[in-house]
Parts: sequence; C-alpha cells; structure tokens
Amino acid sequence: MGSQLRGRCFTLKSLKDHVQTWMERVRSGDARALARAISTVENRAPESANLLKALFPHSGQARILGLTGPPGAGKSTLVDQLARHYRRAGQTLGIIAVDPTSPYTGGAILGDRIRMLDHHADPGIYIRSMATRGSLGGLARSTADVATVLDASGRNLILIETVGVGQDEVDIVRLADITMVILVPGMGDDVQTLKAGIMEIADIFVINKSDREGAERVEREIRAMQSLATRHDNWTPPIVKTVASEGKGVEDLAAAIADYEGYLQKENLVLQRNIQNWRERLLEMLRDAMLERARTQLGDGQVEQYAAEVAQHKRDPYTLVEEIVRKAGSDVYD
Ligand SMILES: Nc1nc2c(ncn2[C@@H]2O[C@H](COP(=O)(O)OP(=O)(O)O)[C@@H](O)[C@H]2O)c(=O)[nH]1
Ligand SMILES: [Mg+2]
Repeated sequence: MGSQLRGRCFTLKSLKDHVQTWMERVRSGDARALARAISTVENRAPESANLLKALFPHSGQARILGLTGPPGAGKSTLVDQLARHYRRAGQTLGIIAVDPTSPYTGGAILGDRIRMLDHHADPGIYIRSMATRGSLGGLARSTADVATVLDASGRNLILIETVGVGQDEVDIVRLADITMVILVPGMGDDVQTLKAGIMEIADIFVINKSDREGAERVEREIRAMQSLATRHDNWTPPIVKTVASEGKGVEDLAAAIADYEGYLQKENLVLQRNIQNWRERLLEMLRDAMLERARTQLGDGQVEQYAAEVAQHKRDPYTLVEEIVRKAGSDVYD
C-alpha cells in the first residue's frame, strides 16, 4: 500500500481509493495496516491527513485511560496488569507508551518492550511506544492522532502511559476520558511539589508500591491536598493502593475506574469533557495550520531576514505580522 505511492503520480481518485482500502484494512484488524497507519500519523507523512479524515468517523467508541506519574512509579507494570485484567474481561486494547526521559536506549521504553513481550502473541493487545523527539506538531497532538487510529481500529480501550513531568504530559493525559496519577511511598513532601497541573487532572490516585513503608503518609498528603480544593464536577478522586509487581489492588483499581465511568455517565459529563478537549485541540490544530501556511508563504531564511530588519528598527514587527497574516490568508483557495 504505502510502497505503491512512492515514486508514482496518483490521480485524486486512486489516492482516495487507496486511503479507503487502507482504512478498511485498519478497521478489519489487519495489524500491518494498523502499524503503518500509526507510523504515518505519528510522522505526519503526506497521507496522514487523508487517512485521519477517513478514520475519524469510526472513532469515538473507545475509552481512553491515561496513566501518569514520576519515572519508576510502576506505570508500565500497572498498565501491564490492567491490560491483563481487561483482556480477561474480553476487551481489546491499544497501549501507547510515551516516555520522554528515555527516548533512545535503556530506560522505560526498552523496559516496556521487554515486559510487554508477554502480550505479543495476543492480537487483542496492540502496543506502541511513541517517539518523543522530532514529532512534528507537538507530542500531544501526535498521541491524540495515534489514539484516534487505535480507536477507529475497533479497540475497546486505549491506555496511555506518560511521565508526569511537564506541560506536554499534562496535554497528553487531558485527552483521556479517565486519568490516573500514580504516586509511590517515600515521596514525602514531594506530593506538594508535584506539578499542580498533574494533581488537578487526577480522576483517580494510585499509590503503587504500597508494599513499601509510607503508603499511609502519601495517602494523608493527598487527602490534605484534596481538602483544599473541590473539583468543578464535584467528584472526589478515590485513592487506590496497589502493588503492581504482584498484581495486588488491580481489581480495586479497575473497580474505581468503573465507578468514575458510571459517575461520568450519570452526570452526563462525557460529552462535556469531550467538548472541552476538542476546544483545545481545535485551537491547536488551527494554530499549526496557520503557522504552516505562513511558513510556506515566507520561504527559507525569510524569518531570519525579517528578524534582522526588525532588530535594526528598519521595520516595525506589528505591520510586518499583519502583512504576513493577510498574505497567508489570501492564498487559501489557490
Ligand atoms: N516493590 C515494588 N516494585 C514495583 C511495584 N510496581 C512496579 N515495581 C517495580 O518498579 C520498577 C519500575 O516499574 P515501571 O513499571 O517500569 O515504572 P514506570 O517508569 O513508572 O513505568 C520495576 O522494577 C518494577 O518491577 C510495586 O508495587 N512494588
Ligand atoms: Mg514506563
């Protein structure tokens, strides 16, 4: 499929047929077509937009669970355990592992691959480690698009693992229907120093490694923090203790997930949450598209030249930007 495109000039119709066939293969569960679709979308290859257009109408069925927390907290182990749990319940899964702390070697990604090899023989689980460097248009957006592909492929459940360190990760977990923040004993006062943004997005707190001393203390700290603020949806995030490496507490966690899901449905919050997410995503897509258009219009080196002119006060940046925006807008239908 992809190879047919290379070095050939396609008519619009055959390109459409090609994407259509590809989309149908993805939906039929063809693992190779799925892998290629994910790579295409992740790399923003030329066919990416057409493919996403074809897949989008078939997405929106999967539940997306986000897991975030500090490195080494046991996120991958927990994902693995949850995957087992949901497989036993007959669900199909897509797993997206995003870990910017170890993009190349060792660390989490390699660890993830090895640990998850277990599942490799099971076509009901599809695992993807996202490249975190050089992803065009932002990591959050790539992750969201990859999730759309998995969703359209008919997976019931998508688990996204990310290290809770920065804005990128907050943006990523925002696209989840349900977000879990994984903490561990021994963090001491660190609970307070964790990015406020990360704490706020927790629908469920997990204290993993509860076999270690200090789980109670972390729990108290979370409770203390919770008492300071109420959420706009009035949900009080439960705290679940787990020992992921032994599979302990995983059933409790799954029950907490089901609880929150029930709450979302009862309060009619699913759509509201989705609208909020899409509002952000649409603005971001628009920003990308406009910038891309301006860049194309400007050409190589032009920005540097303008910068030099502005720096030397030969031009004012306000008029300049207005001009660029006007020109970029005028060739929309060229
Ligand atoms: N003692 C203990 N170790 C755990 C537990 N869960 C995970 N681990 C171990 O912690 C290490 C990091 O786990 P990993 O899942 O890779 O963490 P991640 O970086 O958050 O994905 C691994 O060696 C796990 O075996 C737990 O509940 N208790
Ligand atoms: Mg991991």
